[in-house]
Amino acid sequence: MHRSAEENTIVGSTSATETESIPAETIAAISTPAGEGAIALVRISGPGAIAIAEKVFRGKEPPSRFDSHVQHLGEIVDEAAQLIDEVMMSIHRAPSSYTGEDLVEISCHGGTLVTAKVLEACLRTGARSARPGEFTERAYLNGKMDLTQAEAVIDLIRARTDLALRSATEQLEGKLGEKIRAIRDALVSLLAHFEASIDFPEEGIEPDQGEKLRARLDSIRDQVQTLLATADQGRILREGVRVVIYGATNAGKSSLLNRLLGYERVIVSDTHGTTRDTIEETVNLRGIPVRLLDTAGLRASTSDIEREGIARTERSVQQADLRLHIVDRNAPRPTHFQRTGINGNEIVVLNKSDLPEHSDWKNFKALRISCATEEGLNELEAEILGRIGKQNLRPENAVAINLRHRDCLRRALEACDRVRAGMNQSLSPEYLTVDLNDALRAVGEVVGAAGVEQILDSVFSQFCIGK
Ligand SMILES: Nc1nc2c(ncn2[C@@H]2O[C@H](COP(=O)(O)OP(=O)(O)OP(=O)(O)O)[C@@H](O)[C@H]2O)c(=O)[nH]1
Ligand SMILES: [Mg+2]
Repeated sequence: MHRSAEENTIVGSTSATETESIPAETIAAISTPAGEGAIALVRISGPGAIAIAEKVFRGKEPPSRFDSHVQHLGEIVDEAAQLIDEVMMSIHRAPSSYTGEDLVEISCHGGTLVTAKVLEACLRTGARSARPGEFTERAYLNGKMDLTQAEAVIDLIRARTDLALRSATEQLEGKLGEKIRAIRDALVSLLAHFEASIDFPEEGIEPDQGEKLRARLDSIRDQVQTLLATADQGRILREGVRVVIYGATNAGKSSLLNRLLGYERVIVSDTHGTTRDTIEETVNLRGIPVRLLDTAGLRASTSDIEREGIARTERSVQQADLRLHIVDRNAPRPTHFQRTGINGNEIVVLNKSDLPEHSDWKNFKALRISCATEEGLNELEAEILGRIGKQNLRPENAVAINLRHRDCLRRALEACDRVRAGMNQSLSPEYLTVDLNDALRAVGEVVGAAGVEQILDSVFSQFCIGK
């Protein structure tokens, strides 16, 4: 619809000159994962997408005459008009497509080779290979979504629990974008106020008006802070919480991992030093993805391999958000047993509660569980969730998944603080507008408004190709 008749007539042949007549920047990629499947999807997007479809497709009707969003049965052919695959093709005309451009979707059979050949046919006729995330990048650049929504697409693909999925869906719907835009609007109106007082200095800012402006600024800071407070929760939902299971050999660490996972993932035996390496598995604890790490048991060892395993345990313990220190209550207290406190990021767990308690643990306050009978496991899960919920995590380890949002909002908050300090010192509005503009820019970066090319690369490079 947006192209000339000339472009539409280049059907059925693929000489170099004609390939050049395909408008630049038409991209193609396989959008489904590599490997065998019933169906695979090849997508083409850009101003030349329909012209390319015309060249590679053979069916009852040429693709240029397809109604938008309707599937048509046909064949993909190579340059010698040889059949590659029988496919379904649909045309999604600009601007009503995922990318906002003309978009062609080819559903072919999901074999590795056949899919590669369909893509090759598209590339040969003038498309270029899409970069990771380039389809979504175009959707953003064409105003189909803001940057937070584009990022939510990755979160949605990666979500491992219902809760994480719901959070991604809400962001995809634009909930975060809405909040950011409300903050921007408030900043813009505050800025307008200060700028007016620069333009009309004789009006000045009345003392009571100054109070009102301060209150408005404080309300903006509150909104930014409220969003910042959700960053930790967001990180947990997207990346999961790292919970390390550690303790002396034979305490039942691997048994606990298997119990929480629900299947026999790791070897359990009564030989001390069975686990030699750190093993990570993700469990879904009531909607929260928990990355559980089983580790090599701690003991004095002369074996190089075991010592390396113990060094790994120590590193995992240091990097953990939460530590489960597992102890065999049937055995004496290990020589190096140290209780680092039940209130910190450590939960001490006395395992094997089905066996008699060794006198060393008499009156010892700790959670008691049995991996053999499952006694106490519900309480342990509740305790883990409680600790996570209380955000009793190591703050220096709280790397937000979406570091980018947090970074922008922190800069915005700092700029607001400078404005606040400036107002307290009755600085002239010229100075205040500089910091207000900084805040506005930082908040705008979250949704991708104004001058953010440099951040686009880092956002979209995390995507898979074809998305
Ligand atoms: N009776 C009883 N035995 C248990 C319980 N939990 C684990 N065991 C047994 O204790 C032994 C050690 O269990 P593991 O899970 O391999 O212990 P671990 O802490 O991983 O040991 P290492 O890998 O050597 O550090 C095995 O024989 C388990 O069957 C329990 O709650 N009750
Ligand atoms: Mg083990």
